[in-house]
Amino acid sequence: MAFELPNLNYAKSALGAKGMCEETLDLHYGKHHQAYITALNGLVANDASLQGKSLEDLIKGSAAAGGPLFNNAGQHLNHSLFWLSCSPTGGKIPAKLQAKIDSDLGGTDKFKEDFKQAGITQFGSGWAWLILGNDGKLKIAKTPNAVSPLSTGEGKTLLVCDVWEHAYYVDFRNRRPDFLTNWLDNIANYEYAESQL
Ligand code: MN3
Repeated sequence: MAFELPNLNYAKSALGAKGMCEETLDLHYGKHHQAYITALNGLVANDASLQGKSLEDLIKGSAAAGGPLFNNAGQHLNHSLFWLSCSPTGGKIPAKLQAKIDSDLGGTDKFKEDFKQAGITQFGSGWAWLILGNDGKLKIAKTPNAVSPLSTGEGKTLLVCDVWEHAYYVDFRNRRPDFLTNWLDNIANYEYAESQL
C-alpha cells in the first residue's frame, strides 16, 4: 500500500495564533511533506524488494547507503513526527516530563537553551530533537537532512523541530532563533513528548 500524508490533529489554521500560519502549513505540510511521500512511493513502486516494508524498515535498511530512498523515507518519518510535535495548545510541560527535564537536562531554561542551540547550529537543513536515550535519560540531539534517532539508533523521539528554512521563513523570515524560541514556548507538544516516555 502506498504511503499517505498523515492527517493533522489540528486544522491548518490552528497554529496561526501561535506563530505558525496557515500558509506555512499549506506549503510545508501540503507541498513539501507530500513531495517526499510522492517520491518515496515512486521509488517503492519501481523496486519489488521494497514493497510491503514498513517505513521504519525502509529507513533502517537504507540508512547506511543513504541516497533517494533514505532521504525520502526519512523525511516522511521526520515530518510526521514534527506535526505530532506541534499543538495549538502547546508550550505547557506536564509534570512527569518536567521531572525528567529537571533531573536529566538541568531544568526547563537549560533544556530550552540547549535545544535552541542544537537547532541554531544545525547548518542548513535538519532537525533538533528531544529524545529518550538508550540509557533511559533525556537527550538533545541535532541531525542533518533525513537523519533521525531511528536511523542512528540513538534512542526514541519525544519531540522534534524542523529547522530548515521552509519551516519558518513565512512566519519569521531569516530569524531561526526567534522561530525556535517561539516553538519551544508556544507550539511544542510536551503532552505528546510525555506520552512517548
Ligand atoms: Mn520540512
